[in-house]
Amino acid sequence: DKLPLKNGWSFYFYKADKQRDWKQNVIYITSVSYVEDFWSFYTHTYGLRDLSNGSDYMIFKFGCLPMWEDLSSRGGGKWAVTIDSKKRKRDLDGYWLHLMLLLIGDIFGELSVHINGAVVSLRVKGDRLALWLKKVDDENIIKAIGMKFKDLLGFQAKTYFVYEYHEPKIDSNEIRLTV
Ligand code: M7G
Repeated sequence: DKLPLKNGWSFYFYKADKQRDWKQNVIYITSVSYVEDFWSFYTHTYGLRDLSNGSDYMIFKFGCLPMWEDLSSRGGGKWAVTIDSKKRKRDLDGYWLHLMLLLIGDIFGELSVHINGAVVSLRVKGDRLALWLKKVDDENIIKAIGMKFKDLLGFQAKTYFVYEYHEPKIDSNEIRLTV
């Protein structure tokens, strides 16, 4: 018998191609509902060091598409940390695998209901890991998720994690949160 995951997860790749719309460049790869299926998928993917700048990998819960426009992300936002692209070769694959395991292993516990997925972005200006949240009204919950994200991945306290709403809040100066 295979080991079922608490949630099913889908994987996408974003291929940087300026000739096409952003949405057309989001390519669905596969979905997994069991631990074993995650690993057989993972062993067949290219490492981040082999991808070109501008690409993203995305992991999202069943029922959530990896885009702001999806209902699941309306009013939501993302916690993001920028990682010097010099570290891409040595560290980024490890961070990304760790983050995927936190999600499929349901390590965020009761906070995981607020989480839609995660994205790793390869950029010349600095690679980025981002954790996407649903609309959450309580900023304490948003911060608790940000702190847990930072701690579980083993980042130092001084590392700057920033939360950005997908659509900036109207009538509020507090568009960004940090932990
Ligand atoms: P990014 O990839 O989030 O950040 O967004 P980057 O500046 O580090 O590359 C880059 C651009 O991609 C945005 O300005 C949008 O034009 C487009 N884009 C990104 N996302 C996540 C979305 C999305 O969810 N929906 C749509 N329509 N466009 C997006």
